[in-house]
Amino acid sequence: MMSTRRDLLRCTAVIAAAPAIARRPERRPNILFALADDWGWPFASIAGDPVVKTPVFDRVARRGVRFTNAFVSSPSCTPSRAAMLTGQWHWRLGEGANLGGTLPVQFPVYPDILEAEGYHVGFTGKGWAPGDEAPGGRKRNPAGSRYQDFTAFLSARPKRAPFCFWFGSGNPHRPYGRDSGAAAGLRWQNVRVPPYLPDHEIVRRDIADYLLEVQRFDRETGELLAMIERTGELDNTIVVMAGDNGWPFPRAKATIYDPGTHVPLAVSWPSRVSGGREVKDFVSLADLAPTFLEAAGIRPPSQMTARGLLPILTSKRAGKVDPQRSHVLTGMERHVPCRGEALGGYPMRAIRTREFLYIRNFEPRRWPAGDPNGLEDRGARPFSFDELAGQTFKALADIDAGPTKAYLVTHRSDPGVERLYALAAGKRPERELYDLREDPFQMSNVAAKASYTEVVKRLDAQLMAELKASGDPRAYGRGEEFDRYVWYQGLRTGKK
Ligand SMILES: [Ca+2]
Repeated sequence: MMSTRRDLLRCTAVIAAAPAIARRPERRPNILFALADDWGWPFASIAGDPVVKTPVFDRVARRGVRFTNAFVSSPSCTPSRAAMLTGQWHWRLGEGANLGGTLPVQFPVYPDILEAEGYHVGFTGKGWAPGDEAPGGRKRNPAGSRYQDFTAFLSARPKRAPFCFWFGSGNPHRPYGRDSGAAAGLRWQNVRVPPYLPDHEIVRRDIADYLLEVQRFDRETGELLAMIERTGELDNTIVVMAGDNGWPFPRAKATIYDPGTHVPLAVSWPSRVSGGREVKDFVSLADLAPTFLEAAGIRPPSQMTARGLLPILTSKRAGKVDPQRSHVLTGMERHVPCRGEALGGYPMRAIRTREFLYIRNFEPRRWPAGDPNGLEDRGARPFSFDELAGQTFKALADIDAGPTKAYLVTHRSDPGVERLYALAAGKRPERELYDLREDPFQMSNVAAKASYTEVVKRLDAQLMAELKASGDPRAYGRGEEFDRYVWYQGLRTGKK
């Protein structure tokens, strides 16, 4: 991936303006990064969800800082994780921009840098995945060395070495035990059904199953925190809890509407960060990599263009802290290859401000959620509900298979469901604009309305200028390179 010299200079200028890095601290902090798989906003009790209970996340948030406008670079496991590890937008990472690709070794990742500076580095569960690191020239997962569990990791720690651990939970990724949520006492009658999903008992029970897995992630992280507490080092440990993309429901994961990109994020570090604060600044999870390095007294490499969160974390302020953090960029290249024979994804970029979400769809002739033809191809015998809900059902594959998808597909001609199906799986225009002041769930595209002409013009100019400055091939008309990259077979999938 090449950038023009002017782009590089512009990127360098941004880095030069960054705050000076602190000297190497006396006692470098440990880092525990607990990353849930498909945990979207606002599914935490402290964020107001009426059913789920997340006492561990709530405690980390109260001890530290809760970010209410945290977004992933991409609503898809591999590129989202690649952006977190490299501290760069995924579209700067060549093959690293796609699900199931590789992460070329020329893009440095924070665990390698910390390890070279004496940190004990490792992960358990799902690291950078799914994909194959070997073709990119790496000998191990970009998240670090794999350990069976946190106990084994701590046992292998050299004396006095600070640690950096990536806990990659498999929750709350699908599949779920059907009605496991209700069986565990989560009241499906009380779940909130957002207006882009049909409000039906099948959907409600599916949401309860999802929330049960959110609680599992919360409990797993609590076990790790208890182990750190027993070592007496919790005060000097940076604890981060977050999700890698939004929840696996239609018009959420694998889309760049908020339900795909907006995630929970809490950061605590009791010895340095004053707690109990809610911060509304717009932040990207790519900002975590420079944050970890700067906290360890290491200057991030120049290509790590994300901005560290230390100035916010150490500011003692709440609400809007840094006026420059007024928006984020997000995007998506290939999630699952599901558009006929070609490997092409559904390329999008967006800018999200407090008031608007503006989206550019670069290939509006393609099917956003995958080719729907497979829905019909069995002639006289229609798919059963269980087949549609099962993991082997491949049509519209950018929507994870499950009961909600099955309900949406089987009822797609019903009044009331027809529009929701079209929002999830229908074709989209090149430009979308949502006015969040009156449309928080982003269901009515106002891009073509005369009263929004100026807003579209302004946001499009800002989005394209920032993408160009970042060296995004899509912004330079070279986006087809993403469609040609290999889809590596034998992928480790999200769950087991
Ligand atoms: Ca995920």
